[in-house]
Amino acid sequence: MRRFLVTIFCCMSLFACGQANAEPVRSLAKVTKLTNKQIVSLAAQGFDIAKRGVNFAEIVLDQAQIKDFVMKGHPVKVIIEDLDVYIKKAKASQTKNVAYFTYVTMEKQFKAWVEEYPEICVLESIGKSCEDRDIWALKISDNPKKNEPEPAALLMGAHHSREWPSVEVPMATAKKLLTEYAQNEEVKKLVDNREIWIVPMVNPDGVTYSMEKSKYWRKNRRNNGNGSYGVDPNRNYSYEWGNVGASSSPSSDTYHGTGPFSEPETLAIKKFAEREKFQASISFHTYSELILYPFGYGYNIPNPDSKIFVKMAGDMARFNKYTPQNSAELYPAMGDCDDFLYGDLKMLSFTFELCSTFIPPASQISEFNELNVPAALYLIDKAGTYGLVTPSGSDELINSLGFDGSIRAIVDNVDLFAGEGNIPMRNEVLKQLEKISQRAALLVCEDLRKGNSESWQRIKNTAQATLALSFIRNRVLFESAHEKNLYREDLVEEIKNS
Ligand code: 0X9
Ligand code: CA
Ligand code: ZN
Repeated sequence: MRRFLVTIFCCMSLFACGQANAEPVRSLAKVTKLTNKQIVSLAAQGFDIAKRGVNFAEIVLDQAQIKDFVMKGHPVKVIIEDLDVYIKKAKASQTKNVAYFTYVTMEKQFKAWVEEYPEICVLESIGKSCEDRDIWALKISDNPKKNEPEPAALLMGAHHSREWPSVEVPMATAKKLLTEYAQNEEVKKLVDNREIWIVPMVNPDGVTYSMEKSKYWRKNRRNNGNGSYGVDPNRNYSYEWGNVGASSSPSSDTYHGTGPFSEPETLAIKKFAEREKFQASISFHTYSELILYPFGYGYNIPNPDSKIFVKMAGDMARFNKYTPQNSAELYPAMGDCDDFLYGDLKMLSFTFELCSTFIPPASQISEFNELNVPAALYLIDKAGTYGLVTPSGSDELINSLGFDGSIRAIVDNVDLFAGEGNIPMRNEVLKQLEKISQRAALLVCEDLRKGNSESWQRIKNTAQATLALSFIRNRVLFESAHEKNLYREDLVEEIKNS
């Protein structure tokens, strides 16, 4: 009976738009009087849920599905009548000078940047999409052609085709770093001391399809056969890949693919992330004004770095006024990008759900960029402080720290973990903090031997650096006892009494 009704309804909407072969019109609708259990079950059934609250969800639905909800007693308010028309309007909102990046204009911009700033950026294709487009990655760093032992951060956009703002924020961050390097002290510090990688279009085929064909589209453009297209890239990663909040039906919007990394786009990100060993990342999406952190594949999955995730998400939320929360609280979904990057590669991986609609008018691009670029800069910075006390903080990175970098890592982590009652967690962090403090001590002693006491003065006045201080004291006393004139006597005296 239900199938019969659905069939009739589909035929009606087919007549309504007067097109042969038309796909059912899809709307964005707010469905209310839902329990959390029902919302989670909808996600599990493969519905594309754009936003949720305690008892409602904004869902992509065709007319038959809307009717179905109404019949079951759930009030439905249509927010966007026809999502294809919505995409057309978003396109029409653009002017020559104020427009969303397309694959082509993004490529052009990259090539212009590489031309203009060859000293601080390089462009690399990290793989090809289903339709053979390059997946572009821009690296921003000093000595960009060299792989240097500097903390690394990754910004990604457009796992999902229809989420055009997610391309803009990584591009705007790149623009700020490149164009302000010469005059902005803070920007220069980030570029010189980090390896920053920008991949604004993980799914270039999908973005291009949605833009050129004015199609509401979420997935990539994999031909699944039988007339069905697309795998959801954000359900195709390997960590706990499966069918909670993901669908095994190829026509579903949250189709997880035939297996983990069945898609060239996600496989490219995997290989790239394994190679670069990032400390932190943001994957941008729209919409809901959220900052999400792992794990997302199920409820209450223990996360050994939750303290850092909560701190960073909270700090970033101060810039954009978004809501920080655990991913699964939105809805559990298996195979997303962050669970893989954190679960397998131990990166501090975040998802931003930008804006309050999929594609705001182009006139709002600068507004959401201004809100979110500072958060992205924060992440890039903290990749080198919080990132170093997680398992992704290698000895090589720590032993390459400069004095300033080591002090900042010490201060941030001592501030966060002082008074931590969880002993295993505390020990884990302490182990890394000890190495960082050894590094700081080594650098101070090097300076002291040259008669330069600036770094000593600074570390002496840093309340969080007591561990490093004791390392310095031990080293100076030991070394000066064995070899005279290695250190200035007055400094040895001062250190003795400190
Ligand atoms: O469902 C997604 O892939 C993301 N939302 S979107 O509306 N842009 O599609 C959120 C993913 C968050 N991760 C989990 N809940 N596991
Ligand atoms: Ca560098
Ligand atoms: Zn998305």
